[in-house]
Amino acid sequence: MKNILVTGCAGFIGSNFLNYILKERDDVFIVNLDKLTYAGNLENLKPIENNKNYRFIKGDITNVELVDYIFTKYSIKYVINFAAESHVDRSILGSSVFYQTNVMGTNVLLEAARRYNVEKFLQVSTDEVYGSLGATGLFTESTPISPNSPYSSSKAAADLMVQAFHHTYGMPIVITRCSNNYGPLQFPEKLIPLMIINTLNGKKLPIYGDGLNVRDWIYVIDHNKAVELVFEKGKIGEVYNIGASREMTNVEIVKLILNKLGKGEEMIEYVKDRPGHDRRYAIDSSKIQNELGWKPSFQFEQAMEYTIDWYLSNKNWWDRIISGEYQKYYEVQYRNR
Ligand code: NAD
Ligand code: TDX
Repeated sequence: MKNILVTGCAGFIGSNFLNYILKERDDVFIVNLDKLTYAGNLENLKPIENNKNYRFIKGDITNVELVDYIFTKYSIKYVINFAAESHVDRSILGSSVFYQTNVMGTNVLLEAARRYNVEKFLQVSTDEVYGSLGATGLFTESTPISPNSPYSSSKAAADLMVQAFHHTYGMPIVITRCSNNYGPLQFPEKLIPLMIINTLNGKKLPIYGDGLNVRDWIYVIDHNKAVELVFEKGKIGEVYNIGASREMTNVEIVKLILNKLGKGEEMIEYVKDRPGHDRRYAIDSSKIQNELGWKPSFQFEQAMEYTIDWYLSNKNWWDRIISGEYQKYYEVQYRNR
């Protein structure tokens, strides 16, 4: 049995990860430490809440005593760190909590991992640490780190710290850097769910700038299978890029959603650009493909269709979210744009 502390799993990617891995495997015992910020939702974990190999603990990864207690009580030997403040726009509105959680929180986990001699520490990172691409080229693992937003700079700082713990203390770490995820359970502030939900509610679809910024989209389960593979087989000390080679402009994504929901382009509203908006992300995932044998298994059009259907059939889930704190955030983020 592998005793793993997996953080931030009441959020989008982490909840999909636990729902997937605890269904597939019974050789892992998982403690999920999550602060339940605005983005954390225990409803996401209904399928596994009574699983005998699962415990949930509500708490903050920056809490040294709590993290220490969890390592002792559950004999933790592995860490997978999903927990983060994850939204670029929120990091532009206010950056402190991003550095607190993403940098200091990672430091607290690393120090505990050092005290308890963990066998592997996997840091879930992002392609945004590489900065922005021009019209051509791809991010490889040797692309220099050059983050542009408070969010991406906090993730880059965490990556550098994780690598320093490997270099200095020999900590057995691996880092994954994935491109933009989509799928069920994604919080409505992110592009795809925001556009689906606004369309269903007859609200305008706010596209930043000229809408020609490019993101490289991957279905969340493909990301999570890659995380599992790197956790099991990744070479210690290495970084692995994860992406499905599906570049799309934001306008293309929005039109695809409108088309699927039978609505017209008059719902689109071009609004003031995001400050410092990265133009293009695109991932070269040949390292994980060649060295670990991973490849994406979901086809974009089908997985997008499934995702849109999921939001259509789970109105209760997102209605509860958008009627709470989200409304205030939306008002602040989109007024005067
Ligand atoms: P999310 O915002 O949906 O979920 C984040 C989770 O972390 C929430 O459950 C929240 O409650 C928890 N959390 C936040 N601060 C915490 C703290 N101080 N202590 C404990 N828990 C805390 O984010 P997501 O989209 O699921 O992203 C998960 C991870 O994957 C992040 O590290 C993110 O940087 C990375 N990532 C995301 C994407 C993407 O497209 N969403 C792509 C690449 C990498
Ligand atoms: O209302 C919007 N209008 C718009 O045009 C929103 C919310 C977004 N956008 C644009 C900005 C980006 O070019 O859509 C693109 C995607 O935006 P987000 O969904 O905010 O994602 P992004 O900024 O690319 O970051 C995401 O991918 C990398 C995740 O939020 C990060 O956690 C991850 O690391």
